[in-house]
Amino acid sequence: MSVPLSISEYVNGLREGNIAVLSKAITLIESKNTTHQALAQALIDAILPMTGNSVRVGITGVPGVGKSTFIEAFGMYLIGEGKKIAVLAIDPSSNISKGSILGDKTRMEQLSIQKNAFIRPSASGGSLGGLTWKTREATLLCEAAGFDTIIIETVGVGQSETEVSTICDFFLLLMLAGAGDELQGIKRGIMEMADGIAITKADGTNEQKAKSARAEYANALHFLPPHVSGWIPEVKVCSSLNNTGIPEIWQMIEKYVEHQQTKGYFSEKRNEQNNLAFKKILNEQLQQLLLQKPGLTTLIRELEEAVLQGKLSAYSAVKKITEKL
Ligand SMILES: Nc1nc2c(ncn2[C@@H]2O[C@H](COP(=O)(O)OP(=O)(O)OP(=O)(O)O)[C@@H](O)[C@H]2O)c(=O)[nH]1
Ligand SMILES: [Mg+2]
Repeated sequence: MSVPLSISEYVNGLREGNIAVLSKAITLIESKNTTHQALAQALIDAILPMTGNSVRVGITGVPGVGKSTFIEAFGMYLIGEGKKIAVLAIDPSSNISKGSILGDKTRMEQLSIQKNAFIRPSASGGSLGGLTWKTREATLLCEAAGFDTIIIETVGVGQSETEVSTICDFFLLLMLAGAGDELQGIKRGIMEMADGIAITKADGTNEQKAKSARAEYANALHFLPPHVSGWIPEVKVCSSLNNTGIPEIWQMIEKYVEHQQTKGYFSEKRNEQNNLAFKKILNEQLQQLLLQKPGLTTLIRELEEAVLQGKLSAYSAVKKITEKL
């Protein structure tokens, strides 16, 4: 990356809602250079008082379900409502494919040219806290820059779709009608995490199928454990192509936010997420520190082999390691 700005240049730029500065700040937090990382953490600390004033919506669904097209339609609707939208993505495959959301920017044709919209391709992972946590910091930067609705898109691959629920307020699951859960690769766990489901492509000959699917999913949700806050996830149908059902999805999210806020769960969930981030980063850093101890990596490899060959129990092997510390 080019030479970083100073902390006050970042902070002032963000406060003014300067998009170029926001982009640079996100590049800074993604940098693997240790000097940049230190600066990035100082920046995050500095902007913390400017963050938190947004609704963070996580969106997931299998490839082809219509995430990008939905975000285009949904984003345009929200902009019409006077909102400022930031679209971020968690895409573990983007290291290989060079970021599908880059292609997405062309699919989000209208949204990407709006002055009140900011679309950012996926971060490259590997550094502190991994992809999800980089996205979490990017969310904070967008909030500091005045974006009030943050959409975090995740591809239905690996763990990204469950992890996004640890950084968003509302977790929206997009589903296709008539594809069958098996086909959609939807794990039961994801349904349990969803705060709402939207059945996409409810248009043409698909409209009736989508409506029947809504009833089925609404019914299925009744058999899942209830959310701690007492929120009951809703199922909606929409067509991003025809722009139908889109306002209803936003209304569901607003209803959710109000529900959570009156019950005190809105901030509680964010506090828990903060706590989780703290623990996750702490564990990761402790592990890194420990592995710097001379000879430890070799010892671990040897003991792992011994366990594999049945020469040592897992417990005694670990004991031999902890004795060294
Ligand atoms: N009929 C209809 N087709 C749609 C609708 N939304 C999306 N599609 C089509 O479905 C296909 C996939 O849409 P995308 O928005 O690219 O889906 P995605 O979930 O972002 O896909 P990946 O990025 O590959 O994970 C495209 O050909 C879209 O034109 C809709 O509301 N109605
Ligand atoms: Mg897409």
